[in-house]
Amino acid sequence: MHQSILITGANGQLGTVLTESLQLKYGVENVIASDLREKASYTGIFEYLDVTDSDRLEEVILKYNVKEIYHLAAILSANGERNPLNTWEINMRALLNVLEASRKNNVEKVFHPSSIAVFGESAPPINTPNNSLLDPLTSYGLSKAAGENWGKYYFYKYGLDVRSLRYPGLIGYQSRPGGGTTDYAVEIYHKAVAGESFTCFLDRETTLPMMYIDDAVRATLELMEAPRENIKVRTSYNIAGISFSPAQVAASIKEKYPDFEIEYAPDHRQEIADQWPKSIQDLEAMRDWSWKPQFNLPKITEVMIDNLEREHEHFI
Ligand code: NAD
Ligand code: AKB
Repeated sequence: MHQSILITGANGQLGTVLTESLQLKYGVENVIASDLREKASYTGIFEYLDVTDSDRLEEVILKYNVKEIYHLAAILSANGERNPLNTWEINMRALLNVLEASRKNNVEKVFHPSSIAVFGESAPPINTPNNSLLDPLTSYGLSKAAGENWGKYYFYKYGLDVRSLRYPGLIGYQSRPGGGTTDYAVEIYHKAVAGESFTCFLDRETTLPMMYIDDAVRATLELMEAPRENIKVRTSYNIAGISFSPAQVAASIKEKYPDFEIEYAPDHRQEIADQWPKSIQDLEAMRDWSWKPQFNLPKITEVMIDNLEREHEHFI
């Protein structure tokens, strides 16, 4: 029988880009995008699916004979702090539903992202190692840290091939971010291209790990293609791209738009950013499946501005 790949949370910042990459790689007819929001820009098969509804999840898995799941649906860090218990409830319920439905219905492989948000004050903030102690202080970070261990549990207890990456803040022109602490690094480019100034919700020197979204998608596909025996980390792999502060990204934008102006008005998200690493060490990902990022800050700025300018011209 025909086999499929299911993506949950496919209409978010990452999902819209990952869905198209999976369609390109495996064929549009083999990829089932799902979300509880309306269908995004991609074409192909779409199912309305709230992943906290386990019956509906199983219905979709059986309908399409799903053998691989990319479980992206989640509430992110900044939005998550508005209602911490609800964030925990949704993120954990959704993940446990995916793991349990996969086990029961012979799904072979599950990908679920973790985040740099799993780290807290005990982790070394520079070049944070993969096996650092996880003591996050956001509900989002707590749900990701617990989720990593649940993934490992399903691998060792049931043999379900669960794989995970700790993404840094993702930057892309293709989609807008959905309520995280790193969102400023996308919004700043939109403002610059629109000829507007930008008020940053993080302070000028707040350095965070970041990654261009194409690198993140490639990492995901490479991790999922790696032979099962190569995957030695069954919690989640650190992956590093670049690290920069708002002042550095603004300086990079000013090379193209000398009149671009930024001001700083740190809000509640500053406290979250201050708990996270400034840079990430990713030796295990390099060792196990040859991870290597391709985009540095000048390259990201060039791609972001070129593509957003094209979109901007199209709309005016
Ligand atoms: P996003 O907020 O842009 O998208 C999440 C999507 O999930 C949304 O379309 C939303 O409608 C959907 N969703 C929420 N609850 C749902 C539910 N109960 N059932 C079905 N769909 C639901 O997030 P994103 O940036 O695309 O992130 C995708 C994944 O990657 C998340 O797990 C996130 O934690 C992880 N991640 C993202 C980043 C980043 O910088 N974007 C960094 C680290 C980790
Ligand atoms: C967020 O800021 O919440 C996300 C993340 C790094 O997990 N972008």
